[in-house]
Amino acid sequence: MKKISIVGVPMDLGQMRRGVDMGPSAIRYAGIVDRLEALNYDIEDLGDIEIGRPTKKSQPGDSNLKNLNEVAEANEKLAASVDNVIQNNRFPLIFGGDHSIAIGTLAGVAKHYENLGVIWYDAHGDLNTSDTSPSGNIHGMPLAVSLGIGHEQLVNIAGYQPKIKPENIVIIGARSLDEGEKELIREKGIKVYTMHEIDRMGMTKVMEEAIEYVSKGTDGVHLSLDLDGLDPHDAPGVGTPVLGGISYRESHLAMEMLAESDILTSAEFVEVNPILDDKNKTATVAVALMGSLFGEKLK
Ligand code: 6HN
Ligand code: MN
Ligand code: MN
Ligand code: MN
Repeated sequence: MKKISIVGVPMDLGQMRRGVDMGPSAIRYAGIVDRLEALNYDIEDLGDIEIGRPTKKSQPGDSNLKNLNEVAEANEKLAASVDNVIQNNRFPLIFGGDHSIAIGTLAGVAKHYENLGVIWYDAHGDLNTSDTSPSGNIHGMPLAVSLGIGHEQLVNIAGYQPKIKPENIVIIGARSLDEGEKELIREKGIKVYTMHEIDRMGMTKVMEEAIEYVSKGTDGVHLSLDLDGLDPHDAPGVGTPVLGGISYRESHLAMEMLAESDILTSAEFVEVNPILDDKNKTATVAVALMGSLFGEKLK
C-alpha cells in the first residue's frame, strides 16, 4: 500500500495577491484526506510549514526579488520536511501556497534521485530570473531556480545545486511565457507542450509522449501542478489566470494516464486562492484531480 504524507505550505509571499496562503486549508476542506483514504492509502497529514511575515528590513538591497528572505527561509523548512518524508519511505504530497514553494519541494525531493523527471503543468514557464522577471515575484522563478539559475540564496537551498536537469523536464499547458523564458527554453532545449500542441494533438497523445519523455533515463518523477494550467472557467481561484487553458476533462484524463503509468514519486498542487475563487471550486477541482491521480476508477 502506498503511504502518503501531506505537507501544507501557506505561502503567499512569492506573489502580490493575498489569499493563496489559505490554499492548503481549502484543499483539506474540500475533502482530500477522506478522498484518498477511500482509495485505501495510508495518509498522514503533517500540517503546515510555518511562513515568516515580511518586515521593513527584509528587502535586501542587492535584489529586486520580493520577500526573498522569507521565501528562502520557508523553502529551507519545506525541503527538510519533504526530505524527511522520503526518508520514511512515504510519498510527499504538497499543497500550496504560491508556486515559489516548488523550490523547497524540489530541493527536498531531488537529493534522493540522480535524474529526477519533472512534469510542470502550468500556464506559465516559471523560468524567470531576477534579470528577466517582469514582476520580481518569486513564484515566476522556481523552475529556473531548480535548474541552478537565479539568486544564490534560492539556488542553494538545502545546500546543493542544481536540483534538476533541463532534459528531464516537460512543461504542459504553457500559454504565457515571457521573452527571457522563451530564450531559456530554446537555450536549454526544454520540452514544452503549449496549448497549441494540446489543441492540435489532443491530450491523450500529449500525455503519452510526455510520460515516455519524462520517464526515460530518470529514476523518479515529480508532478508540479499549478491550478492556473487549467482554464480559468474550470479553476477561477488563482492569482494569475490566463484564458484558453486546459479543461477539467483534459486534466482529469492527464491525471488518469499518470495513475496508469505509475511513474510519479512526489506531487504538489499549488496556487489555489480561495479568496479569488467561486465557492471553493478550485480546491474541489484540485481534490478531484488528486482522486484521479491516485487511482479512482469509474468502474
Ligand atoms: N505562477 N511570468 C510571470 C512572472 O511574474 O514571472 C507570471 C508568473 C506566474 C507564476 O503562476 O506560478
Ligand atoms: Mn502559473
Ligand atoms: Mn506556476
Ligand atoms: Mn475519465
